[in-house]
Amino acid sequence: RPAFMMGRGALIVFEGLDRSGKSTQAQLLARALTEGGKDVLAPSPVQRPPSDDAAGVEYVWRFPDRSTHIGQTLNTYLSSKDAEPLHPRVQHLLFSANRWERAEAIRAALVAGRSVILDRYTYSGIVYSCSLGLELDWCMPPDAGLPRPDVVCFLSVSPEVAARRGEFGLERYENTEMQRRVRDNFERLFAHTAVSDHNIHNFDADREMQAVHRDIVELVQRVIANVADSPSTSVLS
Ligand code: NYM
Ligand code: MG
Repeated sequence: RPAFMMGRGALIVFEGLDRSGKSTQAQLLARALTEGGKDVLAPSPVQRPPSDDAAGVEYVWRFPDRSTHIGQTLNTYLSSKDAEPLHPRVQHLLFSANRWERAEAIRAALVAGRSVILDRYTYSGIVYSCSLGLELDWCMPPDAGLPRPDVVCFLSVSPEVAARRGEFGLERYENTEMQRRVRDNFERLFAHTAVSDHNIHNFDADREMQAVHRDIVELVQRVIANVADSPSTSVLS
């Protein structure tokens, strides 16, 4: 159909613990969706701002987006244990602000008929902050108004399999104790009424990556077909 009649794109979010395979699955999905007609593929999980080229292109963006001004502050904080500590509430607002830095670009891409794949989003934002001791109800409001996902793919990995996938990284929060709290808080968040209608799907990510990928593609293709005719993007509330 002509460009002016084109349906919007879908907002597809990957969530999960560190080493659950989010970045790998986001890339595999981008590749699968851009095959056969769609002309561009994001070559890496690094964000590529939507440009004005052909519609229908899928992009993989990652949060935190470390390339922005606030993203650089977060990067320094995450990657250096010597960095000046940030108060958990300050941290939370910075991570949220980092999503707001990209909100308009995401919305514009969706409206232009492009699907956007996100590697972490508001769910990680809420859950990591809760794991630092902040209250769930305090953590949600700063993200209200952000583009709302059409589907959330939660990659569920067992601690044993995650451990086998490699050593913990050197960044802040990459330790067993924190990961356990994050896991519990994802469960708590997904059971909360505020997100219970967010089309959240669990995938057993202990399996080999192609098996997980096949299930994700099947689901996402249905989601994309369904959103194409729905009028506009909504927001998180
Ligand atoms: N993280 C990520 C947060 O604490 N809050 C957020 O809002 C987001 C998006 O940043 N350990 C944490 C989770 C990760 C860390 O993410 C860096 P990644 O995906 O490892 O680059
Ligand atoms: Mg990490």
